[in-house]
Amino acid sequence: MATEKTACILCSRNCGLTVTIENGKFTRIRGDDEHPVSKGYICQKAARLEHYQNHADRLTHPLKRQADGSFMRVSWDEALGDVARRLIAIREKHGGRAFAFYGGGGQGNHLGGIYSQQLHKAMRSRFVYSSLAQEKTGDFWVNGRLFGHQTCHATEDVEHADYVLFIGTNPYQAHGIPNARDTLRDLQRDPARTMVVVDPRRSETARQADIHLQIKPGTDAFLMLAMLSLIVREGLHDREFLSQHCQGFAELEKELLAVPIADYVHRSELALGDVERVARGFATARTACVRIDLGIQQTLHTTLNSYLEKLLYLLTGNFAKRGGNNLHTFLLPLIGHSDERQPRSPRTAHHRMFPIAGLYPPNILPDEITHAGEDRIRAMFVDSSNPVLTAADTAAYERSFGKLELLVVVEVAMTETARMAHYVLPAASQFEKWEATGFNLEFPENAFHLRHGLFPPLAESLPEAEIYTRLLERMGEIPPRFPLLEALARREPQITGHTVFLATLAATLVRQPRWRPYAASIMYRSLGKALPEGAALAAPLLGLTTVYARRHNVAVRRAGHHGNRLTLGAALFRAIIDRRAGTLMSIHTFDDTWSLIRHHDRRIDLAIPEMLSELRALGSEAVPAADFPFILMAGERRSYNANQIFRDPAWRKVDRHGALRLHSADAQELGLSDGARASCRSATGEVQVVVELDDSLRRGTASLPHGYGQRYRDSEPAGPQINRLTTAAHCDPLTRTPFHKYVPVHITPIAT
Ligand SMILES: Nc1nc2c(c(=O)[nH]1)N[C@H]1C(S)=C(S)[C@@H](COP(=O)(O)OP(=O)(O)OC[C@H]3O[C@@H](n4cnc5c(=O)[nH]c(N)nc54)[C@H](O)[C@@H]3O)O[C@H]1N2
Ligand SMILES: Nc1nc2c(c(=O)[nH]1)N[C@H]1C(S)=C(S)[C@@H](COP(=O)(O)OP(=O)(O)OC[C@H]3O[C@@H](n4cnc5c(=O)[nH]c(N)nc54)[C@H](O)[C@@H]3O)O[C@H]1N2
Ligand code: SF4
Ligand SMILES: [Mo]
Repeated sequence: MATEKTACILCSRNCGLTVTIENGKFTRIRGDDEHPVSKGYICQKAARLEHYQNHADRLTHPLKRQADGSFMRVSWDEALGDVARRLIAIREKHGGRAFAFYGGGGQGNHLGGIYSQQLHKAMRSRFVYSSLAQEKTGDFWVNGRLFGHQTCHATEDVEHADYVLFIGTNPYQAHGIPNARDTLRDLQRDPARTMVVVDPRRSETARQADIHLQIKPGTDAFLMLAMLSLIVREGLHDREFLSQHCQGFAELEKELLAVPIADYVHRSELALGDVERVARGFATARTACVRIDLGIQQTLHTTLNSYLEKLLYLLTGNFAKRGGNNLHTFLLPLIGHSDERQPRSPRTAHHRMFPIAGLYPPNILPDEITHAGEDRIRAMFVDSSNPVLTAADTAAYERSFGKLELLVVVEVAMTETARMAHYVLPAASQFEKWEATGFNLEFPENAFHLRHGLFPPLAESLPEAEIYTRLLERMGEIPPRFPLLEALARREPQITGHTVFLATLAATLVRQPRWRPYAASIMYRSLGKALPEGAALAAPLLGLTTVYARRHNVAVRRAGHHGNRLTLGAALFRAIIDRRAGTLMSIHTFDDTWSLIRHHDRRIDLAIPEMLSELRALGSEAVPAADFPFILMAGERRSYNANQIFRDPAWRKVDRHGALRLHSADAQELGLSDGARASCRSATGEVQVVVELDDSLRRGTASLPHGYGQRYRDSEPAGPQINRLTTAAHCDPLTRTPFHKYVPVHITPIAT
């Protein structure tokens, strides 16, 4: 029996855990009081992690698909040798345009992404598709314009705000804010603080709120515009903040003053008095912040919603202060920056789509494989994602993936996507290797948690670091050994902070420019050998901590790390390697926020022309046609769903069917009772569901959960495959993120 420290991998909070392990199994899972952020907090899902670690769909050996569709076990050498040959042949014949990568990390595993991104470079491809680009790219795009860089990402200080506006998010179930249920309880209990929830459903969070605005789905842009207009008309905006830190307000103000408030509130089917109360309360609170998520990011006006949500805290000066919204730092960068206005912005062949934050939207991928002629995507890697079930239009994904000349899936489990692959490469699980995430989104205190491997890799599975490094070696991109760097890494005393190693590495990359994209694998193969057992794959973090400590020197010192200009990064690196419960990496001041803005003048640019014209067009927008009687919110977060991380349905304690929730009055009109079977049909497809009566829904809406539909051990799908109902074309015109929360459907009883 052993007690170890790790973290939960089921959502972006990555709560610290103390686990008991007996005979290769988790026998007890508790919150870790020593974790610098979660401080002992967990939710009910973490206790079920054994169902991720051990189950019948785990992959044990590399597999090659045969002509009859079955899989044959092959050796790593054979698999990687053949994949390398086929990749090189495709690159030589068709160039980088023919290759795309999908994924790069889920809710708990982003270190692997440092290695997989080297493959895009080896393939000379820029096409990285990601789940993030079906939810957050509207947000990133707006950040790029407001703050000067798409990596400027705002967080919200819910714990210290007097007034909190939750729009389109249900943190009680989905978390996303620190220690969500405790934080919500504190908010609710304090009579001096106010909590407002905007949601068409009386969600678990809405039930705890002081005010619930039960909005008509897809109309948040109207509501937020009405609020902003009220604030400006009543002079409740923060003039001093705006003149000191922002530009473009005059232009924006003109648009806001023209908003027909009563009409817009009417469109969102809310009471004017309630909206006035919230707008005034929010604008006059001592501190206020806004927390949003998929409810406005996966519905009509996605990008505009992201803009308006940010204007709420910016116009009221609730930025760069305690209890407001703030920018934060990243150690492990989750995203990049791409500016579509640059003439060299790499566009896709069919949709001419540009990247946002370095990512392309899953919505266009089937067309880029099927309809792009000679410039089509022919080969793909999918890693840490199950797009056949999670991207819009499952049938389109099945058809297009079936046309690829080479599909390689790097996975821990036999997923619906893996079943379509030519090669399936087994990864060690997130508890069988050292891992970490880039979900370090806190401010002013930010932390990083490098988890240590707890079990040996299952059978022949390997960490991604090893898989991609071997592949690059097989492709002839890098040699297998770097003797000089290796010797230096072993010899250099820690006290010098790896400075000689880093300087020699830099000199090597200057001499050998073709190795430059592969610094991660080079560090893994050299410095890695001098690190504690299992930690080799964390070697590239030294590069990241060095850059981070240089940029945020004072903040890193404030967090208790010591060293001079050259050695502070290495000290942070050592602390990250050594501290099993996670490490505080920086303590900033709220004023530092201004240095995180990337416009040269450190001012926020409020007037975004594309958004102002969309805002103007809103007034003449027709109310969407009602060919289908219900709006389905496809993808609710509930107590027993967790993206695609679990496959064995036995992990669920309740809601085995992943029921379709429906207001009882609607159900009655349809002749449906609780537990009845029904067909849910959209313009794209149909799924059969079990109905659950639930008066928390607005009339005319229905809800299905995210994260179901896996075919565990080749069985029938467990619960609805909701993306059989969604379609790629129903999306935000700018970012192409899908309207998963706004799917028009028919619901009809199934005779039994
Ligand atoms: N239990 C659990 N937690 C999770 C996950 C999980 O699978 N399971 N997944 C994680 C991931 S990847 C993410 S991105 C987050 C997502 O976290 P959230 O976005 O908070 O969760 P959702 O349930 O998808 O949607 C939030 C709310 O949006 C509401 N909504 C729907 N349409 C509208 C609308 O038009 N306007 C407004 N204002 N609200 C609307 C829904 O009723 C719902 O209550 O959750 C994370 N946490
Ligand atoms: N209709 C609808 N569709 C949605 C949503 C919705 O609300 N409605 N939500 C969207 C959102 S917000 C998201 S984030 C996506 C999520 O969709 P995905 O990105 O497809 O889901 P994940 O759970 O992140 O996928 C993780 C995969 O990684 C595998 N895995 C786990 N550990 C490891 C590891 O260590 N190494 C490797 N290589 N693989 C590993 C798991 O087996 C799993 O298959 O779904 C999106 N799709
Ligand atoms: S699911 Fe999220 S909130 Fe729950 S324990 Fe895991 S990381 Fe924490
Ligand atoms: Mo997500």
